[in-house]
Amino acid sequence: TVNLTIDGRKVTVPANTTVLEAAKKLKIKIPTLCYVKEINAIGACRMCLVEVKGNRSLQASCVLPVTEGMEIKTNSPLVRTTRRTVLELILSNHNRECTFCARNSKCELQKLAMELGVREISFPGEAANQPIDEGSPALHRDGSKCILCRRCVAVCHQIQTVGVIQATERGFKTTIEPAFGKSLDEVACILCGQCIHACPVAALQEKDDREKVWKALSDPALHVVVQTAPAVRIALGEEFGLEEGSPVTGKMVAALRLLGFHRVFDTDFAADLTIMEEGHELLHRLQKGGTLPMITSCSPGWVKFVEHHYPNLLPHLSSCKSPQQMMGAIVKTYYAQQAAIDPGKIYLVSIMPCIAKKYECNRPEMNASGYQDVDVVLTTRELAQMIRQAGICFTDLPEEDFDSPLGESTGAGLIFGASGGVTEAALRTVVEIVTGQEMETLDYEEVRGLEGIKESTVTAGEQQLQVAVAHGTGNARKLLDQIQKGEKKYHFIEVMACPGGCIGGGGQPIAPVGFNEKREVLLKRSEALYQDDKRKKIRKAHENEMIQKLYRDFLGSPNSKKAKELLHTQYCK
Ligand code: HC0
Ligand code: SF4
Repeated sequence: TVNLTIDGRKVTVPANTTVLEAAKKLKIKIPTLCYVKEINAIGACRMCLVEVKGNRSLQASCVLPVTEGMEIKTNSPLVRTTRRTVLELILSNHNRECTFCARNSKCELQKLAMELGVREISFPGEAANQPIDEGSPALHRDGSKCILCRRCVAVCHQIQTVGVIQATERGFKTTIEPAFGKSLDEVACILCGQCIHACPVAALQEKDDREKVWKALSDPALHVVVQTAPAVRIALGEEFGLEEGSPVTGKMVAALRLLGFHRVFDTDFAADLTIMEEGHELLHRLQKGGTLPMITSCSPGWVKFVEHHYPNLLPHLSSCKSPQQMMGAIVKTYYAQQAAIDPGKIYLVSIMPCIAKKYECNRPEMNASGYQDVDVVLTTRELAQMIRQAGICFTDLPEEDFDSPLGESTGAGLIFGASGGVTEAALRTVVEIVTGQEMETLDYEEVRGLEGIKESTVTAGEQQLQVAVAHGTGNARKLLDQIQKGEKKYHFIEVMACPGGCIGGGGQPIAPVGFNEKREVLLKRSEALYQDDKRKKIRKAHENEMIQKLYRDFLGSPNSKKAKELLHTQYCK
């Protein structure tokens, strides 16, 4: 260990700790912008400068290792003026349209300017006139707001191992963008949106689709239906000041009714349906010698990752569409029939924690109903914005229930929102089908939690099922490489493109505690899902009575001809 003094207080920390981390231990907050623990300690932004006794120049504390007897000042007059000058320089080059910026009040730069008491900017700055990239189907990239912190680059390269954005040029000309000045839709971006969470400002955002939905809601000719993904209900409250992991399902439904949606359906229902289809697909592959391992395909960023980076593994993907798309196909066929509504007049909106879903609903194969199955996707953040815009006092709302029949769901569908949830939900059904017996426990703890790759062996009758779960495409890449080298054998693999699964999706609320504490937020959100699952009366997809009725009245059996037409697809290069 190493002993040092920070602002006159003694602290002992392990060797190799940085001064920044040592200060944190004393609850001394040193401001940072570019710093991301473990993946982006580069000392680039100079916000974290501190004075070191015996050293003439100030040092960046995020890259400064502690040494024995070191004496640090984090709040001297020199540190204060220098930091403020650094911040003013960054601000002078930033497009400061705070009043109409998507990150207004959720911006780390704005917050720092407030905390450091900046009242004027003494530098003219190089005009920030970098272009806006609107080519991507789901991302909006505004170079005029970029502060060159490179956090997005670190996440895209190191966490997701996609690596499509980087610093180009040098000095004043530096920009963060795809190679050769290309647009994001011309490179292999998988639209996970993790760069949005990494961005301290609004240089990266989702495509704003709110106007399309307002327009549909005020069109008297349309029957406007909405579905909400599992992970939205445990995160939406954060946008209204509630603690992370506060479930707000009932209030969310009430808010959607107030916004004017005619029917509020639950993607959890479609997740139960996915389990029926995917579970039977797995059993079929096991019995008939189909391609194994079977890999989940419900995360569109993940599907795009496989299409770009592992096209030879495409036959491993389940042919099931994602729950969002299954819901689309069912709403515009079965529900339209039941409610005697012309499917051409149904407008289906999805509320998703995901930005890749904006792209998924526009894929050409997603029109099994004869119409575009899902018309538009809003993120959790966009929904919150619409609720604020409508003047709805969210936290005061009563709790309301989803509409029938596509609002009935089980705990199985619900836990899809957390990494490991699809696997757990599938096992609850598959093991029962194979053994014909009720299971002792429904909780598969081994596939829960934030470990990058989780593995388990599950006994299903005669069969030992090897399952694996990965979240974040960097972890998935490790798993795929092991499989390709023949080092690992599995029957079933779940992958979600985003770290944590959908609870950490690119469209979720920006964590107010900052990007470095995101892990804590993810844990609270997943805990909320599992608690809700425990409270559910029915926790297995095949026991959902409305799913049973859907098969009786409309689809026949799982993987029937009709089910295949509506609910399955093929992914290709
Ligand atoms: Fe997910 Fe889904 S679990 S991908 O994260 O499978 O987005 O929440 O809606 O479709 O259900 C997202 C979340 C979904 C889908 C479901 C799956
Ligand atoms: Fe990289 Fe994902 Fe951002 Fe695309 S959306 S640039 S893949 S982090």
